[in-house]
Amino acid sequence: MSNYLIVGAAGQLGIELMLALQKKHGPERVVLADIRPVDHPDAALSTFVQCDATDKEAMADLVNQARPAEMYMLVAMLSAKGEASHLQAWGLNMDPLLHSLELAREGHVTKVFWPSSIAVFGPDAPKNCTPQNTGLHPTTVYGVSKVSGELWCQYYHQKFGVDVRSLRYPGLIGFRSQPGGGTTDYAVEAFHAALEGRPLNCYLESTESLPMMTMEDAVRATLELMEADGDALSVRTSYNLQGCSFSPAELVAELRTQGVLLDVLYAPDTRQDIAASWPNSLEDDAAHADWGWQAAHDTPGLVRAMLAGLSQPAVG
Ligand code: AKB
Repeated sequence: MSNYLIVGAAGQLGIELMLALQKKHGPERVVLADIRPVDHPDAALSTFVQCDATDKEAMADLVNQARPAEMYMLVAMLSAKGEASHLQAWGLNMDPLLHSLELAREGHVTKVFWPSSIAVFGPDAPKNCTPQNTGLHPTTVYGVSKVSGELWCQYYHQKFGVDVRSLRYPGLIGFRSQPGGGTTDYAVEAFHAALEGRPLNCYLESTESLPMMTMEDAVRATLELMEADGDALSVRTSYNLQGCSFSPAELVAELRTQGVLLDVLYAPDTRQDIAASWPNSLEDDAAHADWGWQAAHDTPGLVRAMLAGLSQPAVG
């Protein structure tokens, strides 16, 4: 059991974690699994297993084959898409997690990572510097599944000693692939629109501020949490994580400061209601205290990193 298994490897975060784990441990120790192929040339350096993570038998076979020390269970349907098919979202967001926790309980995996989200919070949570511990009353099925998943993680840890670790990711901003089905996706699309010289159709109000983070910071946070001494971890639901926060109007202004013009056509839809129910920023003191978390990118840094990433050749 010395491999690193990424389930949901074809997604936005999966590809980034693949590159980071390949670099750190060698591609031969990374196993990729997804229902669809991983669209990146470096995926060919690691073993790929096609797997439906909602199928318990398929997951057991996968773990038998991959022999993972660490499993990154990333399969999810994000907030906006989840509202269009709530029961499917519930199944996809819960079943693979429960299969992973059971496999870890049975001793087939040493450590599990599972992503939670700012979507665990609802309209009654404090908007600014939202604390680690506050009421969790989300209004989306995605948020409901993340709150439930966090509690399952804590339950398996407390009751069975399963070493499962989790982060409440903000909107993740990366240049290697497009997100899909999220409420924060507009921010990635804004960079593509700006560099292609077309207007952005924005479904949020211009002033709707949300927590965001570069992929680089998110991947580093994930690896730092997974390497941290387990005894130092006081949070076994999921850690708050703050990178930076901006609204569409603030993103446009920062792009302009860095010499890139973007026109925006605002037409708020139901995703605005989701965004309005989420925090503007998070207090992440527990992550600082327990495993030394420190974000590297503020909003200007995020914009610089995205513009630099998107001006590179398509693959890398
Ligand atoms: C979404 O917008 O649904 C995700 C998230 C914040 O978890 N990016």
